Amino acid sequence: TKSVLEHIKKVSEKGIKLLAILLDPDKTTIKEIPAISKRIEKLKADFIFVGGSLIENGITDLFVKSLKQHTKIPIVLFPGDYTQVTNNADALLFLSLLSGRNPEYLIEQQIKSVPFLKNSTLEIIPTGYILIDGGTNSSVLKVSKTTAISQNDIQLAVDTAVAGMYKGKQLIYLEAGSGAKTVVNEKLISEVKKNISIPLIVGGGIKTKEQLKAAYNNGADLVVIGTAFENNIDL
Ligand code: 1GP
Repeated sequence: TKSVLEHIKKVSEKGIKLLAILLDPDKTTIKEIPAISKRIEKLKADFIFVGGSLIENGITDLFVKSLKQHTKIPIVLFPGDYTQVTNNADALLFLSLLSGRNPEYLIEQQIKSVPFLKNSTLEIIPTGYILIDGGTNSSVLKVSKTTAISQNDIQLAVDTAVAGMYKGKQLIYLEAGSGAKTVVNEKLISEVKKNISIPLIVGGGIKTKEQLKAAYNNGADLVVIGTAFENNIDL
């Protein structure tokens, strides 16, 4: 299998934009997977992200196994905690919640995941995860007990992303939170993009074609859509 990170890097260097559909095993049942896989294939999504903040232990593994039977689109884990790591996916976003100051999500969870990763064939992708205020108390804020960076604090968002890059992250993910009222603003996306030389992921609350285009035009290499897909909104 080809490397997910290499693919993102190569494609983004050419200015080609990527799409990931986010499935949360807490919100989607295994029964729905055949139909959902068809919808994702139709959209020609580049990746399926699987993860969430509140998934019961063991569910992700079954969920990914079933997805694998229905689609060849690479599956990338986007875990809310270490229990969501399963060897059946293709890659893992090894997240550090850089906008937060909770050691649990900066290093503890990462340490706890090591026994699961030792013999795994998952491609591990160091990812700087940065929460931007999306106007809702999103589950990721609640679970991580952290605060998001204000949409107006562009300098802090930029410096956080650049620090992440210097720390060796291979991707930066700007997150407004699932179901966000306010998407990450254009200026913030473009300033972050201007200051990093690694690919940029943007997600949270995107539900119109305009928002999707704005994210891409301002520098997102990969956009993640979860809620709008769940709600069958045609982008
Ligand atoms: C959440 O960025 C993703 O982690 C996607 O958010 O569910 O609002 O599309 P939505």
